[in-house]
Amino acid sequence: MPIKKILTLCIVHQGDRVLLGMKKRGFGEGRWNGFGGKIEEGEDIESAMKRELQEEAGIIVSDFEKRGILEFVYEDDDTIMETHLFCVKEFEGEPVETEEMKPQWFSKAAVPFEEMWPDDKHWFPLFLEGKCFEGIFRFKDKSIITDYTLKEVDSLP
Ligand code: 6OG
Repeated sequence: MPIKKILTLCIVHQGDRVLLGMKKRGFGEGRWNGFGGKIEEGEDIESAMKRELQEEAGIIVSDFEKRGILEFVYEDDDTIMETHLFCVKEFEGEPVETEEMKPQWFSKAAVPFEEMWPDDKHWFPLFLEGKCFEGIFRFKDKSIITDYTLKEVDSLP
């Protein structure tokens, strides 16, 4: 029986700019990504999203939308990572470098897909267009996509 882990992923998007972080340690080290992580016991998904953004980039969410649910499945691994994707539209504070992440603003045209998880190039355009979506990405060797599904949805649970 596969084990499901619930994670959050949060990208700040304002006008032409998006905030990504360079992951400095752990899973995904060396890649640009949104901010997020595993939900803690007893924590709801939105609280986890806000906590992770504050812990990893030092900013406080004031306006956000849920935009996607992505499942990441790895060959030879029973864990499914169910990742809830959020767009943060307004926040308080200034992004700061933390032990886990080095934040940086990118213009929409300069999102560094070659230094991101390979699934991102598929869903990021929908994200930037303000769409909601669901997808499943299967990986081998932790970073090669063997197959995937991705569809736009009207709303998310
Ligand atoms: P911690 O291990 O730091 O949480 N994550 C992924 N993000 C993208 N874009 N693609 C993937 O494809 C990912 N796998 C995991 C979810 C890991 C963080 O990395 C995200 C979390 O925000 C495989 O607690």
